[in-house]
Amino acid sequence: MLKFPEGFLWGAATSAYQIEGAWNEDGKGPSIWDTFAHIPGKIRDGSTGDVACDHYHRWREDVALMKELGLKAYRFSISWPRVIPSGKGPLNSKGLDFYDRLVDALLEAGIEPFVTLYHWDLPQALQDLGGWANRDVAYYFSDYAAAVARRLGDRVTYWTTHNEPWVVAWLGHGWGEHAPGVRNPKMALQVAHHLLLSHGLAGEVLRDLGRPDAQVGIVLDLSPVHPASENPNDLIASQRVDGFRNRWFLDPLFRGSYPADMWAFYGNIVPEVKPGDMAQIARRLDFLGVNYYTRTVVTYDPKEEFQIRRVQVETSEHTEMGWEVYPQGLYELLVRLVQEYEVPALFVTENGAAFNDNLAPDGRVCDEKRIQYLRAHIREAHRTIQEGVPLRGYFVWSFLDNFEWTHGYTKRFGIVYVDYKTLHRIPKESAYWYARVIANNGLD
Ligand code: IFM
Repeated sequence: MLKFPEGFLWGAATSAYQIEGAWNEDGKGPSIWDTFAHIPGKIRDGSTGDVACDHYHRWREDVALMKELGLKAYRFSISWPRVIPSGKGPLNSKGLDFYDRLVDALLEAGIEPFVTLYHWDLPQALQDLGGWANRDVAYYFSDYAAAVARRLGDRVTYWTTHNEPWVVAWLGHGWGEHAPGVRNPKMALQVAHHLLLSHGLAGEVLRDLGRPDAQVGIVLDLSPVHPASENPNDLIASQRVDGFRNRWFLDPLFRGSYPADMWAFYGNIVPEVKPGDMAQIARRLDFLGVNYYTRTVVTYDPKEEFQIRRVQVETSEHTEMGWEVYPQGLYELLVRLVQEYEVPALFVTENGAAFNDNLAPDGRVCDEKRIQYLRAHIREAHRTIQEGVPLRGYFVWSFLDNFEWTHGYTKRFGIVYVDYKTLHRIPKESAYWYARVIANNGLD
């Protein structure tokens, strides 16, 4: 039996746009994802998050199921346009009421709420003002953080400001694959800077307005980067991708500066940084949330953007997303974060896999591959703790099957199956397996 430390926070995660639905109910304003998903051709199956898992109406049932499975924590995000429909200005009390009730219900069920303020659904009204490329939005974000903290701060201990700023910057503004669909690398870097700045500003607000024991962090999607060969060009390529994916965010947060090699490499597309910004970004963090799915293997290729190409390791197993199953990458990553950045505490805030799940005639969903994936990663997480890594919790992505962004509903990540016709929830075998892990506080 691999036992975890007492009090280890076992949880599952979701995000607002991916599960809530009710996109235009009770005074909610539109977000950039509402706009984007409604543009024909943007989402592979032509779907939207209009209804999603209908969690906005079914949250009681969902919390009851979390309790049944024994979850110790639930990571969810708050929809900014549900709380402040225009992004700034008047609050929507019905929106705040929704999260208020959810937090109460979780606490009553003995489940720790783990709140993310931004999981990609910027109010459209702020996009109309330039979105994250506009520095003012960082300040509107901290006003939004204050509004949420005033309402929930007496009961919520764990806060994260942003989820995966790299995705917001690059998929949203560099390559145009995500909302708001902009293709402009210079803007992507400016957006990344404003996201980091807004994190620093909001973090301060959460500390001022939250409980004295509030724990404030940010969630990064990190990936160990490996060269495809020993060739020196591949080594340079892997350092560059590490700078692009990992260090561009870690260095400002933990060292107060952008990595010098990447700053030089980006040349005239570097962001505008005002005096005081870096100190604001590098203010104290209580923990770092890490979303880990796979490693990144790269090779030098002069024909590609930044002279880099991603390589598929054909001999490995891959998930439905085409991502290599590489559990030891989690170990490598967490150990590095402590050694190189002296991260004070860590949570795995997302880890999981999409597989082709089927609801069998007997009503069961036998997702053995997901169980194997989770087991292997949890084992690596345990190994890091043995070596002194301050890992405090682990969240499966995801609690429910949900709207997987540009893939629509075609990729199922949940430990709970959602029948999108009836919206019935059916725990998969992985959910029952995970419930046993939680009950035993460890792996058999
Ligand atoms: O579904 C996403 C989530 O919103 C952010 N992290 C990765 C998940 C799987 O792609």
